[in-house]
Amino acid sequence: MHAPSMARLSATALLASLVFTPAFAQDKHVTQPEASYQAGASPLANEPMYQSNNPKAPPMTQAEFDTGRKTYFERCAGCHGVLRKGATGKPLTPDITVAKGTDYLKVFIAYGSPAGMPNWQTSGELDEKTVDIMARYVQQDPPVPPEFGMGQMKATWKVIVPPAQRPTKKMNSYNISNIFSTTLRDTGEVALIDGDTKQIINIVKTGYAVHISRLSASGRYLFVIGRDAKINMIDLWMPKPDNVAEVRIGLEARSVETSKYKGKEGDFTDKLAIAGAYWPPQYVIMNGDTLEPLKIVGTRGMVVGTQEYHPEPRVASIVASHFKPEFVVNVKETGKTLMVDYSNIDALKVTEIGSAPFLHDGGMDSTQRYFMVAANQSNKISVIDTKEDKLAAIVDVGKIPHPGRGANFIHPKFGPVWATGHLGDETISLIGTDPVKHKQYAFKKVAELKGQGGGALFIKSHPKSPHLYSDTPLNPEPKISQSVAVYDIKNLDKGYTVLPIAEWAGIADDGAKRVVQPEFNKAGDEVWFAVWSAKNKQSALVIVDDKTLKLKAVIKDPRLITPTGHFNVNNTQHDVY
Ligand code: DHE
Repeated sequence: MHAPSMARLSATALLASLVFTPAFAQDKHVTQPEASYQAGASPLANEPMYQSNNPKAPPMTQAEFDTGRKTYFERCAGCHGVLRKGATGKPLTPDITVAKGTDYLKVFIAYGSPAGMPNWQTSGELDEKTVDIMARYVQQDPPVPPEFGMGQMKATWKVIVPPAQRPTKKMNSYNISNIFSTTLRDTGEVALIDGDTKQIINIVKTGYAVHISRLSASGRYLFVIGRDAKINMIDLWMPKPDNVAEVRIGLEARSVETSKYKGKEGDFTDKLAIAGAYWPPQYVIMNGDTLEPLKIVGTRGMVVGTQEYHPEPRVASIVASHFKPEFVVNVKETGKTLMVDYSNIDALKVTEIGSAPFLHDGGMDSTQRYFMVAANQSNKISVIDTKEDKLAAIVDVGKIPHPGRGANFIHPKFGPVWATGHLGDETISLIGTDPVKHKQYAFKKVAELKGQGGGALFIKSHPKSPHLYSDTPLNPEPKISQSVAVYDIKNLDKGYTVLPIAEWAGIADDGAKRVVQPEFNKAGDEVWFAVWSAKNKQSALVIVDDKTLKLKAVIKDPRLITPTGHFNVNNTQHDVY
């Protein structure tokens, strides 16, 4: 039989069998939005790794192994994990894959699965030869990327402008607290935009596939982290704000934060920074002035509940406590929130709070006491009390919660609530956050709103706004991914109004134009959105008047390539959302 037709014939049978095959068919179904969200390229693709000889695995040449490794880290590691132990996707360790055999795996990779595995060959993303290489590659022992310790960090550390040579006062006329730092994802840059005039102040070079920006406690320094774990520190007091220091804290990372505590245990304003790595699994505390790495702490350990060892628990969101000199470090796969006391890093005290696996993103409630963090694959929100250092509650929500930092507002009936949207369904869950005056609703899911559809990533409000905004950039339906839903907080039962943000951008070409991340200005009367298209297509920022819900401004500039997240200085500095 001709090989491709044999593959096609067996595909139906094999795909059907997958549903009943425990090794691959885990309990969870990965939705299309989630699969595309997780499937980003890992910077580990370019790291050299050792090829072991597993006698049971099919042979591979060194060149084939290198192609397999590169492809794996570009396409597969986000879901299946660096060590192939499984994360959103299923485990692909040799004890499972060798038993399946090359033919089976080829079909699986080529045609995908109903549980969410993309159809790599039939979609045209991988050719037949690469699929064959991948089927053999996943039967080899997973190569382990290198560690990244103090020596490597110090080798990457640069103080571009030493503290003594920096301005002693603000040297520009910008209203710094209303500057926006916009991620330019695929160029490895951020655009600093004047929120008052809507002019680009500077485009600053940062790490690869830059991810988030955070502010120092004083609001002077902006910290940006790339997926390659490179942190850039930008001084907003300079005549033209720019990089003053940089360092790499690992090989792959997503989160950065700064010390914010000022009280009886000391004033830690602008004193320390912290960043969390996906690989190696570790967090690093740095000097807040220079980014000098001071302390590295590994996160490998036991998963909450099962108490089984996990070799690569990634560090997800990190926030700074306002109540204690502590960082709140969320470790994804083990489901642990670490309260890292930074008052004496030579005798580090860490309080470990277990909740549920797959901790990802989250934000503070309006009092800034409770950190609400999504355990995304567990469909839960864990509530961490940062004053008492304990778990306040675990709340069941919709499918794959994804709040960004979430949204706080006063519900007419339930009082203060915090909201999250979901990647896996169209609901928005509201959780009561006031255990004093609205005790009966505190840390319970009190209401569920219906949104435009699944694929929601970010939700936002502002203490001065009567509105709640929810995006849906990963919804497969362009009409939904290119618009946002807005709710009137006082009339939530009335449903939502749809704002056609991408259409308002007036972009002529056929880019994806996904509308992503509502972010308020400092005054809370404007909302900014990115209209995110591919690198070779036009993108834009669209600004909406929050009172009238009408278009206020569009920022288009050839330098605004792949804008995604944006961070208003004041709102990020003070956790206003
Ligand atoms: Fe993010 C926050 C991880 C894909 C835009 N993202 C976060 C945080 C984590 C994370 C751990 C919380 C950081 C914190 O608060 O300290 N993101 C990941 C991934 O692992 C994932 C799924 C896959 C990947 O390959 O990176 C991923 N993220 C994306 C995107 O594709 C997005 C939409 C576009 C982009 O720029 O890459 C994206 N992530 C964001 C944004 C935030 C974020 C804008 C900050 C939200 C906020 O309001 O604080």
